[in-house]
Amino acid sequence: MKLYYSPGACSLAAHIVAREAGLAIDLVRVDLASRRTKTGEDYFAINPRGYVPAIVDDDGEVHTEAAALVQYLAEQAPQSDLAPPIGSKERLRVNQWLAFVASELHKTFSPWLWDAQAAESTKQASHGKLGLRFAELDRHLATSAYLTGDAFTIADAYAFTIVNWSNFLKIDLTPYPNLSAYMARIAARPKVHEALMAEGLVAAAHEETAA
Ligand SMILES: N[C@@H](CCC(=O)N[C@@H](CS)C(=O)NCC(=O)O)C(=O)O
Repeated sequence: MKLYYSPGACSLAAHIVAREAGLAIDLVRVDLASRRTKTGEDYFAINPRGYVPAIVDDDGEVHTEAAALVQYLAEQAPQSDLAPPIGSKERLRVNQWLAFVASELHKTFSPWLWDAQAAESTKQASHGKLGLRFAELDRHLATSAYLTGDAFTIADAYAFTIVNWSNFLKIDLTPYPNLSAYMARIAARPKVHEALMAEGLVAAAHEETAA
């Protein structure tokens, strides 16, 4: 299975889930500026929308949409408990958070982070709305280690990936101590750390110590 990704983009959610699930994936880096893969393939020929993530299964079928891909990956390894059983109330809660991350966080960040032409007023509107959503998450995480309780799920992989964009845009998370602690808790997970290292977002442990 191939996962088309760009470092730190929303594809990181699928990458994290694949590692947490212990799935073998081939990472294929996409340059979003040129829409070419590292080996020079035209990425529009793989995903006509030009977006990462995309997964190309061993049968050649292409699959897209981060919220769907994390579910698919978790379901390849049900023993990993990254997603509760389909049809359960627990799964409904995970799906609610996936939808929240997709529509309230991911697509609120998008014009600010990915659209070089976005007007200042658009960026400010994004910033304001994200502040409200971060405050809501902060209240929720006061009593819960992860979004749906004590266990890390695919919703956390997606939320972590998107809230992590705050670093790229220099959004200060210190007003949200529970959200900050949640981000640190997830970053410290060995498989998450591996994914961050593989995408060049953090240095290897010995380099971090030396820095
Ligand atoms: N609806 C898609 C959106 C994916 C998306 O926004 N991908 C971004 C990276 S996080 C992208 O490829 N942006 C390039 C662009 O906007 O042209 C999904 O949820 O997977």
